Amino acid sequence: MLGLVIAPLAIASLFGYIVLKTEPTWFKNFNNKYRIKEDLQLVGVLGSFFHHYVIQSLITKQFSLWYEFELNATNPNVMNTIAIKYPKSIKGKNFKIDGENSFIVENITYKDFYESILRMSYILKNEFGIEKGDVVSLYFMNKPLFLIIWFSLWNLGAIPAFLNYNLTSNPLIHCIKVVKSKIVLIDDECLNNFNKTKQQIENELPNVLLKIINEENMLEKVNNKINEQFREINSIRDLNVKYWDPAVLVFTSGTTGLPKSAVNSWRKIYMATHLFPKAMHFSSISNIYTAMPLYHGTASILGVLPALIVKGTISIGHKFSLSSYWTQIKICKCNTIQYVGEVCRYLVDSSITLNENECYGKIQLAYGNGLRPDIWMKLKERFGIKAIGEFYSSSEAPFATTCYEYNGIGIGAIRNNGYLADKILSLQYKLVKMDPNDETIIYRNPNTGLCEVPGINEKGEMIMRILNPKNIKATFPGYVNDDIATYSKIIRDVFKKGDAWVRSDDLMRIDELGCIYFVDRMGDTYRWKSENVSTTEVENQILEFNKEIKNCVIVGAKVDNHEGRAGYALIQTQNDNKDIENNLNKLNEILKELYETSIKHLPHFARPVFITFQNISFSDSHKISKKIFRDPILPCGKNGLLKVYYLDGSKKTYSPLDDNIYARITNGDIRL
Ligand SMILES: *[C@@H]1O[C@H](CO)[C@@H](O)[C@H](O)[C@H]1NC(C)=O
Ligand SMILES: *[C@@H]1O[C@H](CO)[C@@H](O)[C@H](O)[C@H]1NC(C)=O
Ligand SMILES: *[C@@H]1O[C@H](CO)[C@@H](O)[C@H](O)[C@H]1NC(C)=O
Ligand SMILES: *[C@@H]1O[C@H](CO)[C@@H](O)[C@H](O)[C@H]1NC(C)=O
Ligand SMILES: *[C@@H]1O[C@H](CO)[C@@H](O)[C@H](O)[C@H]1NC(C)=O
Ligand SMILES: CC(=O)N[C@H]1CO[C@H](CO)[C@@H](O)[C@@H]1O
Repeated sequence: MLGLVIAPLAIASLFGYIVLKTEPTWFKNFNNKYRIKEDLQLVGVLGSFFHHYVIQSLITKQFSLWYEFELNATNPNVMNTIAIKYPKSIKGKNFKIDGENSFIVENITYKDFYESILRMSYILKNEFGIEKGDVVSLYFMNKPLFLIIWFSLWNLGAIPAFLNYNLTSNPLIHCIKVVKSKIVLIDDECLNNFNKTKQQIENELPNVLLKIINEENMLEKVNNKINEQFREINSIRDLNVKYWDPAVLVFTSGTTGLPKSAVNSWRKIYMATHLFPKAMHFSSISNIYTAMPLYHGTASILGVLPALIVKGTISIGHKFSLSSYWTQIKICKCNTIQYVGEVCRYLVDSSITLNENECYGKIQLAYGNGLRPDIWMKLKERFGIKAIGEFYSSSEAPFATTCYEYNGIGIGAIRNNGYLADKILSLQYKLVKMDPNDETIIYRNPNTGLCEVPGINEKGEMIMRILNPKNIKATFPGYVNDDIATYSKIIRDVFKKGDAWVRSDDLMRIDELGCIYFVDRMGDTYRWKSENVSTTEVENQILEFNKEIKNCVIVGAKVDNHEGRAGYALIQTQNDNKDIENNLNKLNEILKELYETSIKHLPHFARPVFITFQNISFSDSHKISKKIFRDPILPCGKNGLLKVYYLDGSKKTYSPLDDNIYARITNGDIRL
């Protein structure tokens, strides 16, 4: 019976694929007339796109996810299901002493969630003056109120922008400014951080409204059934909305300078809530635990939204805690967990924690981004996890790749689709060969001027096709108010004249089975503690606050047993390091100063962990050529004689690094 359905579909897909690949003349003519090719490419695989492209795009013009959410939340079969669970620490109790009794689980049904949203909407509209089209920034920790406000903004047709609550000073101001935020809603639990920059915001952005929100007071209002509700009129919400318009703005630390705001268009949200849950086998019994910060797309767009759209449950950890991780999962009865690679390593490396054994075998799926091959099976085996769902996506990429591994095929991969899906999906993304002399540059064949596909298991950059090169923003909305950054990610004339692709800055390899593996991040950013670190940004801060320093280059250093790369600073003083060579006092003074800068002016993940002194040479174009500094060798360079210093929290300075200390760092004795 199933075969009767699948066989014609498969033949149709194959036929479609051949037509698209060979482009016979009749098809070209047809396509020139109707320009349906970009959509057709997807229809073969993605039947559900019919709804999106035809019904939504042409008939209802309702791109907002609000409608689907509302339909489910008000459906009698769904509304009494738990939408959100929140393990909350009870004031005055201590996890070390009280264990799971230090938490209370808040359960919020779809109905209650929906009604709270309507009451929140009333407040946002009438007290805060928020209207359709306004950009509203949230400076919030993980809690249900975050979601209530987010969906209220969607109800009003406003655009939420999620700020990293650990940002302060210039980067924070930049974020608020670049998205043209009208108002910033601040969780009063984040005031510690926010207060540091409040004055500066008021001076530099006098028109931005700052509203501090006390969770308890606000929840009392929005949960109180006697308070007024507000639902925006559909025609106002939908006014002028296109499917490539932003649904949510999240920030990513790009390759140069300050954070960039990536547009998550309604189209991308659609993919995240319709394609992604299928690839990850979510269903209405899924109860997903995430302790990733909600201001990242991973937790919000690939955690909260898919869970709610499949009518499952999202369980939100306030923030990641290794000791209470399994306890929170147990008391929320979760069957799915969301990770980033670093978290998996903490979990696998840790000694046994409370309730770990109680959770053994209960997790059907762990999914996320950045799980390394060396701990993939360890994670599954230690916690009895049935399947791993690894995905690859970037905040700004047009879509994601997925690898659902339950039977050993695709361990360590970011994609392991079957042959047919593979052929169709690979129209969307490809690897390109890199210049053998500089792996940040894409190789072009000198004869044809075109790029090439790398060989099996050869490194190449992942690039993603822009379906319609004439309307780049339809597939790749890029960054908010930053066309230079947006278009600098595009390359043209790649495999044939006139095509256009988006660069990912990530190096991958593809094996003989067609599985794709992540190899490394390229160029001027590296990842550390799940965050992108922009080397330029760190360099700028160091140079700004240390007048004795002439030049500084930051690179990422691989540290054994750690995910990502640790910041490694090469420093050149005003008189070319001569002053510190024979003067210990001077050296200590400079190290101390650098330490202060790191702590005061850089977020924890961006602090250089290692420092060495080096004369920095410039290339012909007066740019520092970073290439020669990449991949520094720890602890003491190639010859083992280099003097290297490490960020020493206990002494509050950078202290000399030696083999012994390095060994303690790699075995986890000293936490970086
Ligand atoms: C939430 O639901 C769980 C059962 O899933 C229950 O143990 C817990 O007591 C509930 N929390 C509250 C506050 O009612
Ligand atoms: C980030 O901000 C939160 C809330 O203020 C605070 O609890 C946390 O310690 C901060 N994290 C870092 C790494 O600074
Ligand atoms: C932040 O500043 C406000 C006044 O501007 C003050 O009431 C509050 O206590 C401060 N909070 C923290 C955590 O520093
Ligand atoms: C890191 O950079 C990638 C690629 O630019 C981006 O997709 C991702 O969202 C960034 N992550 C964070 C935490 O900003
Ligand atoms: C840097 O160059 C100066 C001479 O210009 C030299 O005296 C010094 O030893 C060099 N320092 C290092 C760390 O290479
Ligand atoms: C009962 C109900 O309203 N279900 C809808 C919930 O959302 C899904 C996914 O968008 C729809 O397909 C259902 O019709």
